[in-house]
Parts: sequence; C-alpha cells; structure tokens
Amino acid sequence: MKIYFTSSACIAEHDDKFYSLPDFWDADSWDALVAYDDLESHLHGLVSKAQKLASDPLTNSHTLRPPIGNQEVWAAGVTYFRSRTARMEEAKSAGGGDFYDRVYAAERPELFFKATPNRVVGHNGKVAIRKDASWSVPEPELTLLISPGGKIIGYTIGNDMSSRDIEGENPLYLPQAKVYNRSCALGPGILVSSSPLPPATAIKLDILRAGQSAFSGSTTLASLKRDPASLVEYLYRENNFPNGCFLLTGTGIVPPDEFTLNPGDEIRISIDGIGTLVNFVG
Ligand code: DO4
Ligand code: MG
Repeated sequence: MKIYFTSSACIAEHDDKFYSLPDFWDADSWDALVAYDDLESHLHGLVSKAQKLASDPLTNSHTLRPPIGNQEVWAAGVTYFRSRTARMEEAKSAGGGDFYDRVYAAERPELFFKATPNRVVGHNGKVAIRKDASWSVPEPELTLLISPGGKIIGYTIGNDMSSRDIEGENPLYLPQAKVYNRSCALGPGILVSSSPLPPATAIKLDILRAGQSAFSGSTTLASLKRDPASLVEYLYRENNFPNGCFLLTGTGIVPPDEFTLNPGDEIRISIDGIGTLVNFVG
C-alpha cells in the first residue's frame, strides 16, 4: 500500500489500483493516521470502503505535495562507511575529523534535527542550495515514518541537502549546513509497511545537468551500519513526538569532491519498492 498527496487529494495505491481518501488530505487528518501503530491494517480498512478511481491520478500530477503533516524531520549521520570517509576528507581544515570515525564505531548514533514541514518540498519540487555555500550535494536517504508510539509505520525517500564546505569548516556549523529553506525533499509518497526492507534494497542517485548525466551512484541497505529500529530507539529516548516524525537514515552515496550542485540540476533518487523522487535545484 502506498499513499500520495496531490494538490487536491490523498490517493492510496493498492495492488495497482488507486483509491481516493478525501478525508485525509490536510495536515491534521494525516497526523491522525500517523498516530496508528498499525497504520497498514487501518488503511486496508479505509481502502475497502473508498472510491476506486478509473485511472491513475498520478500520471498528470507533475508536483506532489510532500507526504508530511505536522511531523518534525530528523536525520541520522555517518551510518555508511562511505559517509564516514567523505566527512573525514571534508573536515581536513578542522583537524581531520576523527570524531566521524569515532561516531561510526560508537554505540550511540549521530542524530540531528533536519527540518520542519515548511522547509520540506515534494516530488518535482525545487530544493535549494545556500547562496553562502560553495560546495553543495544531495544526500539520498531511506526515510522512516514513525508513529508517536515509536513504531516504524512506513518508508519514503529523503534528500538531505547539505553544504559540505560549511560542515567541513567546523562541525559546530552542522545546523547551518543542513537546515535552511527547502533543504529537504520527501516523497514521492509513503510505502505503508511495518516490515523491515530487505538488505538487498537498492538506493540510486542520478544527477542530470542540461539533460546529461553529471553523477550517478548506488548502494544497498546491506551497507547501512545501523538497524533502523535502533536509530528510532535512540531518537525516542527522552523525546516525545506527538505527531510522529520522519527520520532520514543517512547517506551511502557521496559524489566525488570536485562535484557541486548547480542551479537547474535534476536530482533523481530511487529506492526499490518505494519509487523515484525527482527534484530540481532552483
Ligand atoms: O555528520 C554529518 C552529517 C552526516 C550525514 O548527513 C549523513 O551521513 O548522511
Ligand atoms: Mg545525510
């Protein structure tokens, strides 16, 4: 089961058929659904009574709303060996950044606040690069939707837009490198499921510049060092999320150091079983 938000509707996709769920379009009613620890079975009940649509309503929906209500968005970092190595490189001027190596090995993960809903864009929306940054990259990340009760109830694709020069200059600048207007994309929809995704699940990043490939890379969840459930357990320690929350699980794909995003670039992130999130730098 997948859920999408067009500009005027909440759509459920189940067994290649589409259903309208008009009562769940606005943020507050989506929050009410996110409150279900067993969202998947609750949605099956709703879909069995919902109006089936004659055609795929997503074909002509160029821009989808991000699948977020009033949830906070958090992120985990240095959860792949590739990310640990890239951060140590970028932190050369900050003394080599052995704290990245230490957090990669530590029991406690790196968790940071990423975005409020107003900073998040959806499928085909425009993400931003900071004007005061000179080295900007997308970070393609499996993203968990977590209920207020701390249960993983769905998955989406997240783009943790990052300013590597700002982060590399000093780790205390991390919030500025990570949190700014349109610094996060989520979508295209939510795969509603509480089952863990298979380790073979592929994550792919393609960046197109003027229609030509500027970077392409891939990884799988087998390279994710942390169990998603343990990231959630740490996030929910001493922390309440009355509307649930999203948690990006870190990037395992980092473009080479000479690469920086340009205005107009197209960013395509695909995750098996979830779909493809497309964004433009603007
Ligand atoms: O430690 C800084 C951020 C790491 C991050 O965002 C990632 O590994 O995805
Ligand atoms: Mg990241």
